[in-house]
Amino acid sequence: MQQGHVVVAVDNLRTGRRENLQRLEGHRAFRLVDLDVADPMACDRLVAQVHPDTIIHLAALVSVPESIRDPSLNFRLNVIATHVVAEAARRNKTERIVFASSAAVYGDCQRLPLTEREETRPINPYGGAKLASEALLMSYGATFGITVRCLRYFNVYGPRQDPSSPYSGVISIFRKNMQARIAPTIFGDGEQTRDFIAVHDVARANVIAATRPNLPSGISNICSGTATSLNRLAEILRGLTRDAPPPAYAAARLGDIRHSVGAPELAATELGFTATVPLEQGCAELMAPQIGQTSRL
Ligand code: UD2
Repeated sequence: MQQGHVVVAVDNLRTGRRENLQRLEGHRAFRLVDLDVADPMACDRLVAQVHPDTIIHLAALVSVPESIRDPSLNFRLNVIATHVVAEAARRNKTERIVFASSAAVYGDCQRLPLTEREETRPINPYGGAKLASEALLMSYGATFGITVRCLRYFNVYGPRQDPSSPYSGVISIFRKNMQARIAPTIFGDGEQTRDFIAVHDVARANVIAATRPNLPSGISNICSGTATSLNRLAEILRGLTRDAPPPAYAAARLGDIRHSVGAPELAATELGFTATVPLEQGCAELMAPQIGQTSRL
C-alpha cells in the first residue's frame, strides 16, 4: 500500500483475527473480505470482481500436528484451496501468484544448509500438501503463462503470533511463559536448531516476490541462514525478561527435526531478498510489552 497498491485481504478468520488488521480499517487502499478461499464459486467471483495483478496465497492450515490429526482437513485447506486459487487466477488472467510454502517440504534432510535444489521428502501431511501445491502451481505457471513464485518459509515469528496452542511457534510460547514468569519447556536437550525469521522480513519477501518486474517463476527459501539452538533461544529471551525462570526440559517431541537451516543465497540473487532482522532484535521487540503489539521493526 505504501507503494501505491490496493490490497484486498481474504480470510475466513478460522485462525486469523480481525483485530490484527484494525489499524488498516478505513484505509482507502485496503479491504478485508471474509471468505473461504477453498470455496470455488466464492473465490472465483471475488477474483473476477477485483481482477488483481497478483495473488499472494497465504491461506492454509499451518500446524503439522493438526495435519497429522486430520489429514483430510489438511488436504482441503492446503491442496484443494491452492487448486481453487490457481483456477480463479487462470480464469481471470491473474499475472502472478506468490505462494506461502514451507521448509517442511524438505523433511528431515541431513545435508545443511538446505538449498532449493535439495531433494524434497516431506515427513508429514502438511509438508506433503505444501509440496503438492508447489507442483500444481508451477504446472499452472508453465501451462497458462502465470508467473509463480513459491516461498519456502522457515521458522517464522512475530508480534501477533498466537501462543494459545501447544503447537504454536516456539517463540510465541516461550514469550508467553517468560512474561508470566513460568519456566518454558524445552523438548529434548535443547541442542536442536532452527532458522528463525521475523515476520517483518517475510512480509518484505512477499512484497518483493509480488512486485519485482520480470521475475521468472521459481522457488525461494525465505530464511535467515542462521541456525539457533533452542537453548540459545531460551537464553536470549531470558536475558530480555526480568526474573524469568530457567527453562525446564522434557522428552523430545516425536518426529521432531533435529536441525534445520536454509541457504539464503538464491533468494538474494533472484529476489534481491536478504533477512535483516537479527533474532536478538526481533526478540527484543517481542518482549517489550506495549511495543510488541503495534510496532514495526
Ligand atoms: C516449523 C513450523 C511448521 C513447519 C516446520 C518445517 C511452526 C509453529 N511450525 O515446525 O509449520 O513449517 O517448521 O520444518 O512454525 N519446542 C520446545 N518447546 C515448546 C515448543 C517447541 O522445545 O514449547 C521445540 C520443538 O520441539 C522444536 C522447536 O522448538 O524442536 C521448534 O518447534 P516449532 O513447533 O516452533 O516449529 P517446528 O520447527 O517444529
